[in-house]
Amino acid sequence: MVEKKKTTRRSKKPTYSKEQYLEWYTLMLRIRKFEERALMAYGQQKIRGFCHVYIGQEAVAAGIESAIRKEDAIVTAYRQHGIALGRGLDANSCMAELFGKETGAVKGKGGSMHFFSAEHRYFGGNGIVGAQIPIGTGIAFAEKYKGTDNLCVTMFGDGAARQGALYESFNMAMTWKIPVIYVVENNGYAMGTSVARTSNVGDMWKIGLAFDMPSESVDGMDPVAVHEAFEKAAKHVRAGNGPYYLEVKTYRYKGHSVSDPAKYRTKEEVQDYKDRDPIKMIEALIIDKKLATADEIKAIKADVKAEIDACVKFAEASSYPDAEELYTDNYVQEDYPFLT
Ligand SMILES: Cc1ncc(C[n+]2csc(CCOP(=O)(O)OP(=O)(O)O)c2C)c(N)n1
Ligand SMILES: [Mg+2]
Repeated sequence: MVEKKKTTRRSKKPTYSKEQYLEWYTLMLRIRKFEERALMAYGQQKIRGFCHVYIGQEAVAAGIESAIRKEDAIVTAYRQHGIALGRGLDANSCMAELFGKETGAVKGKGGSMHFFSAEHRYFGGNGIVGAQIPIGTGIAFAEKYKGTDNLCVTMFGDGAARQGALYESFNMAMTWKIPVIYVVENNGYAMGTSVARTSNVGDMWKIGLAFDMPSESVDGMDPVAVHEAFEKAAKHVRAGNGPYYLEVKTYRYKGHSVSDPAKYRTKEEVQDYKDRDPIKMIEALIIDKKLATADEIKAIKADVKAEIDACVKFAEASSYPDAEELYTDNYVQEDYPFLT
């Protein structure tokens, strides 16, 4: 079924409001600046352990958030700071979590890979490659079971897409018509391994076809294209038709993690993507279509800078958790809110 979309979706002419373009622009800028400051703090040894940044992939988070509802759930992998910011977790709690402080999103006990906020319907952050695919399927199943029309956006990387758990999840989700949007963020690499080296089939959207799952490819460097694809997918899923699968073609400008010099790709390849940078593209569109003045853009940049400066100060000023905290929150408490 649905072999129709063979080419990558691209956005059409600007048909959205000024507010919508500014919302995409601001969120992408907040993510970019947050990540740049996280890298700087890592270099200063204020952040320890693993740290995978989302620089280059911001359009994915922005396009998804504008297309779904706050009541919908999202679960993703460890490259997740940007997704959490998009969900509405505040920059203070995210930066403090990176610093391992008690004011962090999960009290400094999760770190870079494990933000979580049930209140924001954000179910993490998962360090086990592909483990969130069945988790997201289960979250979506719970929504169907409870009779809501909420869905779960279940995100994973191109490397994770090769895990067996994906195939079991896709099969179950199609069989039971579970309200889930599966998203492979195809950024070309799983650590240093290119997509071409992990399968005979490079078009990752085609994985869904084996399950008769509606499947498409979308330009992940364009928040408008991502938004449109997710709006369509959400409509399909909310109507009770079961899952939808989107391959979002994106790129990470930095290495896999802070310790990866990314020597497995050429400078030209990275530059090709930077030339299509989603933040620059939307900024140019906003100016070109006279949706905002250069001064308004300047003010947004200043606000974002102030927010990110403040979150670093907040994280630095916060305390580390008490040692007793090692023994709390390991298991869910019966009276834990937001779970019913
Ligand atoms: C089950 C499991 N196997 C291996 C790893 C080591 N590992 C961490 S990230 C990664 C690559 C995953 O790449 P991808 O899914 O494309 O996500 P990206 O980093 O590109 O966002 C691997 C193999 C792991 N964390 N978990
Ligand atoms: Mg990848």
